This record gives sequence, structure tokens and C-alpha cells, in this order.
Amino acid sequence: MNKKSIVYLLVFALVAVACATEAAEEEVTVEDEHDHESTLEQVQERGFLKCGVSGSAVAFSETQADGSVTGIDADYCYAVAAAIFGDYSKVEFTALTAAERFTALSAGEVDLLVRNTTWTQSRDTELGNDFGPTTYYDGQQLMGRNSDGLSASSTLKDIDGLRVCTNAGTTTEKNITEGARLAGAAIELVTVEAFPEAMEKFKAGECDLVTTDGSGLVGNRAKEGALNDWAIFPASPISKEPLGPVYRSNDSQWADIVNWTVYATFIADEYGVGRANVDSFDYDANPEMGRLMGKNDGELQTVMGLSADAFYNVIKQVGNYDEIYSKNLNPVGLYREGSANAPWTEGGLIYAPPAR
Ligand SMILES: N[C@@H](CCC(=O)N[C@@H](CS)C(=O)NCC(=O)O)C(=O)O
Repeated sequence: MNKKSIVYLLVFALVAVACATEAAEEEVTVEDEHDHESTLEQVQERGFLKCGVSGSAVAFSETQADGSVTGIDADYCYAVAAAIFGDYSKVEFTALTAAERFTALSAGEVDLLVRNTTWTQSRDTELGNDFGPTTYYDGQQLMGRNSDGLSASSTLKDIDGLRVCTNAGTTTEKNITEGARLAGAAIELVTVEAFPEAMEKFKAGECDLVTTDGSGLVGNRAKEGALNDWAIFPASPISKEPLGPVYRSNDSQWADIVNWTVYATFIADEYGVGRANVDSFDYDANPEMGRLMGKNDGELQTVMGLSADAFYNVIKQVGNYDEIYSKNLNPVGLYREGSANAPWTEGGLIYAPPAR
């Protein structure tokens, strides 16, 4: 190696070291910024909650003409805002496709994701997410035309040779691929970005079937007034789809806030406390509700960084679980009775730990 090469090498090495140091410093600075502020602090400083939803999921999150968002998922965004700010309206909604949602959450574009999202092992363990309590127990089904010979008693064996449409980035596409293979049915799977496009293709006859969470099929069939023309099957869904809120891993305080907001709606439902009687309820006769609403001694909301009346605001402004469910899901024909979404006291799975 000649002298000139040695000098070049030295200069290159120095630059490399300098760059590495700068990069390391930069990384530390960025990390520090995030480390110092919990999600709750960021949300409080900003003054509103950033909530990721679908925006086009019937009865779950639908963006209205005036920009507001309605649905059971939207209501859980409003509930968390009511708990934090005492004002349910302090929410900014971001419409996310199924494929975009987890990247948006991990990049910090939203604080909370409530987008008909199924709790699965890989999403929980590989993707840096944690899941809150399930707010709607769902299961995947298919929808086809009665005129094609399909009915509520059709099975996966009956879909052999058919074109099936759904949206990408979902449990749906994986379940149907696996389910059809196991049933020995050869299908052509067509995936689109957002489920409304799958519905358009179905209506245009470009797909024989659409598939997604049963609630989505019931909702879309009701919206199209096609109760007598389209069949939803199989009677027992092909998967379990527990839907609920999702947040970034390793933020225990934020997890507590989201989880207990949901639990507060379950507990209030259990004791029959809702928007109409939250002010007149006898809290001395029910100390657990008293603690949860911040009316009695022993409240725990302040331990979580919220005001004592945080969950009172949730029930007063948004409602208990039954109110939220009924308002959004009954109009499309989804009822709690006899389903997994019934209260645990009536054979369902809606159950919260005690507020003590
Ligand atoms: N629960 C499934 C499916 C979620 C999903 O994308 N559902 C559809 C049907 S309700 C939907 O959100 N459609 C509205 C949209 O694509 O914006 C998952 O988490 O992967």
C-alpha cells in the first residue's frame, strides 16, 4: 500500500467514525424524546386523542358527511377522550386501511387503534402491539347470492370454483385461504385495499362471494337492503375474531387507561348505570360503582393519571356497553342476546374485573 492510499484510508476511517458517532447521537436524541413522554403525557399536551379507525366499516366506524365518525369503534375512541379530557369530542380520527393500521400505530401517527381489529398471536407478539379488552366477539363468514343457490346453510364445500373478494392485510384473507384448502374447495381469491371495493365488485358480479367478519357482512347487507337476496354462511363462523382496541406495547399506564375505560363501560352495564341515571344512581348502596364513578372513597382513577370522575364522564357522555352496542349495532340487525357479546351473567363473554 502506498503513502497516498494510507492517507485516504485514514481519512475514510475518521469520517466513518465521526458519522457513526453522529448517527448514534441522533438515535439517542430521538429515543430520548420518546422515552421522556408517555402516551398519556403526549395526548394531554396535544389536547386531543389521535384515534385510528376504518371510516368505512358499517356500524363500527363510518365517516359522516359532516366529518364526524359514528359506530361502536368510534364510540370507544370518544370514550377514551372523555376519560382523559372530560370531553368526548377531543378526538382526531384517522381513516386507515387494514394493511396500513399497524404501521400507523407503531409510527406514532395514532395513539390508539380501534378498527375492527382481531386480536391474534402474531399481531400481539411480533408487531409491537398490545390488545385491550374485546369489545365485540366476531367470527368470519361469507356472503353470496340466493340466486346462485347459496343459503344460510351453505358450507365451505359449496364455494368450490367461486371467486371470493375481501380486503388485504386482514385475518380474513388468511382464514379463507386455509379454510377453503381444508374443505377441498378451489377458490379464486381477489383482494382489494378497502372492503367497500369488495362490495362494489360483488354487486357488479365480479365476485361470487365476499368474506369478512360476520358483523361486516350483516352491516353491509342491511345497508344495501338485500336481506332477502344475499345469504350469509356458514351458520358457525370459520374463525374467531375478537375485536377491540390496540395500542403500542410497553406502556402500562396507557394500557390501564384504555382497558379500564372499556371495563368501566362493562361494569356500568352490569349494574344498570347509564347516561340517564348516572347522576341519580345510589352510589352508597353500590360502593364499587361509587369508586368507579369517583363518587366514593377509594377511587383509583387518579392512580392512573386521570381525574377521579374520568369514568363518570365516559358513562355520562358516551354511555355504558349496552348503550354503545345497542345504538350502533341494533339498527343493522345485530343483537347481544344469545351471542358471545351478551353479559357474562346471561351466558356471554362480556365480563370485567372488579373495580377495587
Ligand atoms: N377483523 C379482521 C378484518 C378487519 C376488516 O378489515 N374488516 C372489514 C369489514 S368490516 C373492514 O374494516 N372494512 C372497512 C374498510 O376496509 O375500510 C382483521 O382484523 O384483520
